[in-house]
Amino acid sequence: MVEFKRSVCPHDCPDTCGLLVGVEDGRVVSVKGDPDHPFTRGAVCIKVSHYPERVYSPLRVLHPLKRTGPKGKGEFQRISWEEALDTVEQRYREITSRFGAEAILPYSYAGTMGVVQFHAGHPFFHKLGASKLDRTICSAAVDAGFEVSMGPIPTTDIESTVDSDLIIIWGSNTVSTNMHAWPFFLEARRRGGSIVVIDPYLNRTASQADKHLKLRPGTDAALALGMMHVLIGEDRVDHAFVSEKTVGFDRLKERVEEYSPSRVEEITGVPASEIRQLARDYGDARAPYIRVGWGPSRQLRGGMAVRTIALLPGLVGATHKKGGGITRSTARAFAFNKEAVLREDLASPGVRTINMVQLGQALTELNNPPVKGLHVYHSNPAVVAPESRRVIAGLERDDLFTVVHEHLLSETVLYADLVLPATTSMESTDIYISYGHYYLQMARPVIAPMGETRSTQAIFHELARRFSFTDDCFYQGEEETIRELLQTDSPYFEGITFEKLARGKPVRLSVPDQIFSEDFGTPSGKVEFYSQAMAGQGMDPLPDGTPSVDEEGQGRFRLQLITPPRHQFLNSSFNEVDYLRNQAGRPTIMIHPVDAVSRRIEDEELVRVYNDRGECYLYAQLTKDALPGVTVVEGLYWPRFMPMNQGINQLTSQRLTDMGRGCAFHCNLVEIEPAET
Ligand SMILES: Nc1nc2c(c(=O)[nH]1)N[C@H]1C(S)=C(S)[C@@H](COP(=O)(O)OP(=O)(O)OC[C@H]3O[C@@H](n4cnc5c(=O)[nH]c(N)nc54)[C@H](O)[C@@H]3O)O[C@H]1N2
Ligand SMILES: Nc1nc2c(c(=O)[nH]1)N[C@H]1C(S)=C(S)[C@@H](COP(=O)(O)OP(=O)(O)OC[C@H]3O[C@@H](n4cnc5c(=O)[nH]c(N)nc54)[C@H](O)[C@@H]3O)O[C@H]1N2
Ligand SMILES: [Mo]
Repeated sequence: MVEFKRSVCPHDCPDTCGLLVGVEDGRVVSVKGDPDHPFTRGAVCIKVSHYPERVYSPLRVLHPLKRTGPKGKGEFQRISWEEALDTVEQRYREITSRFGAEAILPYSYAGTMGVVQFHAGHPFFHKLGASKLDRTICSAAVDAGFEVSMGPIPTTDIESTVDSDLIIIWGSNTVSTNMHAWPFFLEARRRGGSIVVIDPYLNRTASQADKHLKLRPGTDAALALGMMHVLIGEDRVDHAFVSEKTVGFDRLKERVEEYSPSRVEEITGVPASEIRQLARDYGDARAPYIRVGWGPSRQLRGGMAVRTIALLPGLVGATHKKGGGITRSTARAFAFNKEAVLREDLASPGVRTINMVQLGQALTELNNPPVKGLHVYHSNPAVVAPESRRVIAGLERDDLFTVVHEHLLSETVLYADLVLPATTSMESTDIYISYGHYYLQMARPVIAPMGETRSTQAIFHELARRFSFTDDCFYQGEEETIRELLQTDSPYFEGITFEKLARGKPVRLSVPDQIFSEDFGTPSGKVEFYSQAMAGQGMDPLPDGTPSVDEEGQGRFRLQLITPPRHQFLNSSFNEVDYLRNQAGRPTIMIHPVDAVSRRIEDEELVRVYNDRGECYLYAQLTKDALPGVTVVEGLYWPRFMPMNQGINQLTSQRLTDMGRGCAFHCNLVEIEPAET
């Protein structure tokens, strides 16, 4: 008989779905949405509906393995846990005595959004004295930019947007990447509102919107300044709000003079009439709302782009209107006692920090000491990190000792010296936050661990014992860690207890209905059109509309390339599910017919896409969905599923964004030619 058990989707996605997992004879047989979850309401995405195929994938790693062939080949032999952990201990001790513990680098990201497992390596690597990792690959730039304007605060509850009469989706492919927001936006539309998408291409979301502004990548700040030019010029500004809740309006007013709609049309490619119209609609709306995605921030000037977008609500008082406002992330409300898992107190003072975006550089150039030990978990850097050629060159180094803790024989595993088998969320305990809604949920295992798999926490505890670390944190289980995390005095956690969470249902944080009712989180407590903090760092204190350009390719490669997510994958995850890979189809590059003709490229033809950083092969898809000069590649296919085994991150750069030191995944110049030449 099938029994349904509550669980939570662990993947890196704003929606953090409540799940009902069908279990029969100790096996997961189905995964459905939990209808009792107030935000995700019984729906799951196409990816997670195929979860059993991930848990029981033929590529699942079930035993510790050690490498027997050359790096990259994926030839392994089964070993015992004892041997595996003894080897890790022995190699880390050797590296530490010859090069110092800083020669060891942990590399992890959000393979699981479970707060306990996500952080389970932090105390161990701090205590060991290893290099620290700056986890910037996703939201560092978007957060930094947003926070200059509004501060590090939680933002508009998507559930409240049903009362908005104008929804602007700015650089988010919501239908694919935040799908549970979409029904709320549709409800707003049913009540008379309209949906506008600002995106370089006609993605799934734009094709279902009322209006699509198709801009050149990297020009969002100019577009937002053009809107402000019209709002201020035509006096569609909420003056009471501006004087009470913002600073620097007069300076902003001067700055926006430079951004007339016709000049902004030249920069962005969006017709001046459309810019004017959107500004008027925004100024006239009863409750205008903006959903800022990550897209605008994945540019070299991405921080400034998001900072500028985040100023628009300040001009019209949108944050204080029911149904209006702006959503960046809700994560700030999950204000746990984070020190319980971060354990910065165990770190050695002055230990170096390595930016995860620059893994390629760290593995091939860094010295004093070089990276000699790499410990990868919850991430697949051979696919997801930029400038793959450099990353792979590093992973191939014979003198690098690489440990990978994984569910699957992933691309990164191919380069591992040791592979440690990992439990999935179905097999472990954790507590899950969300960055798209305000519900906290705990999950316990629904099946026993497969094979010899172990959780991240279990492995680091074993290693801590081998190194004779005695701190309590190395000896407490998941539930004790959760109890410690809950020891917070944040008002958002009022009434939230371990016992309540332990029932397994989603629990709403105690966030106010009017999320912006308190001060903004900036130094002045107001929306900062002018930022003294930016001036203090020698940066422009005002928003600046200079577009982002891939300077490494300027003048030689003429096509812009963006690399956003694909509907059927979650970053590089779900490549292993045959059904989803078939649904995703062949890896394609969208090219405007004008650009194709001049390069003698035909529809569906295999093309070589290249720049100085690397090359990859894709099938041409001729389309007018983006402007001439702009190309689009959706999705992170594992290189083994790409023609010539080269992934899309061959073409992306390790250069850091203007704020937050993030990655400019959508800021690339490339050239394309038919593959045969
Ligand atoms: N199906 C699916 N869902 C996912 C993911 C996935 O891989 N697949 N990934 C998850 C993760 S980790 C994250 S962080 C989120 C990301 O979710 P999104 O914010 O949706 O992802 P982005 O890659 O930032 O791309 C968003 C949109 O920005 C557009 N864009 C690119 N450059 C620019 C620009 O310069 N300006 C503007 N205005 N738009 C631009 C892209 O065309 C794309 O449509 O989604 C999560 N959900
Ligand atoms: N070109 C380009 N590159 C991108 C992006 C883009 O838009 N364009 N998006 C970027 C973004 S937004 C992000 S967030 C990063 C994401 O990059 P990653 O965080 O590396 O995300 P995934 O590709 O999903 O890989 C996660 C890996 O962790 C493993 N894993 C999952 N759960 C567990 C667990 O509990 N234990 C262990 N040990 N392993 C587990 C999975 O099997 C999977 O192989 O990629 C970035 N890369
Ligand atoms: Mo992300």
